[in-house]
Amino acid sequence: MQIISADVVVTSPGRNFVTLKVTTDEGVTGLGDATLNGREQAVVAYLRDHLAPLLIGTDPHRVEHTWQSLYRGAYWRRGPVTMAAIAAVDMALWDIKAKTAGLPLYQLLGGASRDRVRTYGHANGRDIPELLDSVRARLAEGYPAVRVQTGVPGLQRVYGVHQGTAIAAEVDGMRIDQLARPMEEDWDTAAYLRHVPTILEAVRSEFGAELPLLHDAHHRLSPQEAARLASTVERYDLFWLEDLTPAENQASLRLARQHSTTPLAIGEVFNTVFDYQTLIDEHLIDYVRSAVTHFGGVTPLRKLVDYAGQHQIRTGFHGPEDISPVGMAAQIHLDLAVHNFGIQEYSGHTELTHRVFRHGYTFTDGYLHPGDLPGLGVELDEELAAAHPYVPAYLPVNRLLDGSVHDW
Ligand code: KDG
Ligand code: MG
Repeated sequence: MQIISADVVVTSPGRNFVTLKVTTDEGVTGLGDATLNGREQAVVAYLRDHLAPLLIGTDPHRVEHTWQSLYRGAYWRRGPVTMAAIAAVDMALWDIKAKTAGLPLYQLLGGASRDRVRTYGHANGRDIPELLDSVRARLAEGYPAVRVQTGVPGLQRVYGVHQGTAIAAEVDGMRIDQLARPMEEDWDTAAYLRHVPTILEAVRSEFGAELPLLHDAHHRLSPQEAARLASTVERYDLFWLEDLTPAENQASLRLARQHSTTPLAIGEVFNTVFDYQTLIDEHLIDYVRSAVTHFGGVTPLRKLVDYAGQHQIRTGFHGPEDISPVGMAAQIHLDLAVHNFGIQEYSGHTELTHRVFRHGYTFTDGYLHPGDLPGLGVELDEELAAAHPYVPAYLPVNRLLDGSVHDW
């Protein structure tokens, strides 16, 4: 079997998605997700101009070899653009291999380790009453665990929660990822640190002690602030506290670890195992958060999961809407197969997105299953995709009250 074409499709059925379609001389095709929110076109160019020509004429079954060739062969390793592009190739080749075998991908990854995949959903509110309504809505949808985020008193625009709407990622009637320039958000760490315990207190007293709760700090804290937050919220028994500090410096989680037993999760912006090395070797975290789409594909993510498992660290793969249904499918197969699964983030997609990417995975009573279609189990409706072309888009930037740029 040989690859005869590798085409990139960009579509925006509510938000932008980048998809690689690999076609073989035997007519078998494979899909891969290469969506990098706010930097989509950079990955398109990388795939179209640099990787697609290298794939033509190669054997799609050589998944490991192709991954190593694209990763090592470039000389310029790592980075989100490179690794999202390689991820798409890797997913597409696994898709082809599993379709050729007539098996769902999870069977090639060792088969099912569990019957279904537990998820968590997002609850957001400008204030606490809105947040409580949002938690109620997620529970009514069946989610067994909920991530809770609110606005902070005194701040106009906090990521995911804005004036004028309670819906995450919308502002002034437009999705933030469809604004042609980055939206400005504001931030005050002291106000945030004062506010978080009050949110958790309110949620616990409304919904009780048993509901698994998560919270995302979006890389905004210093090591000292991270340690303070992790210890202050310890009594609320979080499932995890996510992305406390900027991800570049792994050592900055040491202080939080020394001061708290609150479980810690990080990794959605990581792209290789090397970003995790200190965190895993020193057991500074409890969950690895990478998405198959941003970590170079199924091949390296599986290796990360095995390495993490040796330290009793579990998975909590990144699963917001900007992971396309192709990327979601790939990680649901992994979720079902790996032993040290923890939880899967799942925000779902718009109805139109589900039509552009028809998929075999299901979400029932808060649990996902990859389905038993051969391969990833996703088909791209190219005509519908073409009817919804790329929309220029940026993620927001985050400013302190004096106007200087802050992490997020
Ligand atoms: O593109 C950015 C989003 O993927 C990110 O903000 C979502 O932090 C996020 C999460 O935990 O889902
Ligand atoms: Mg996050």
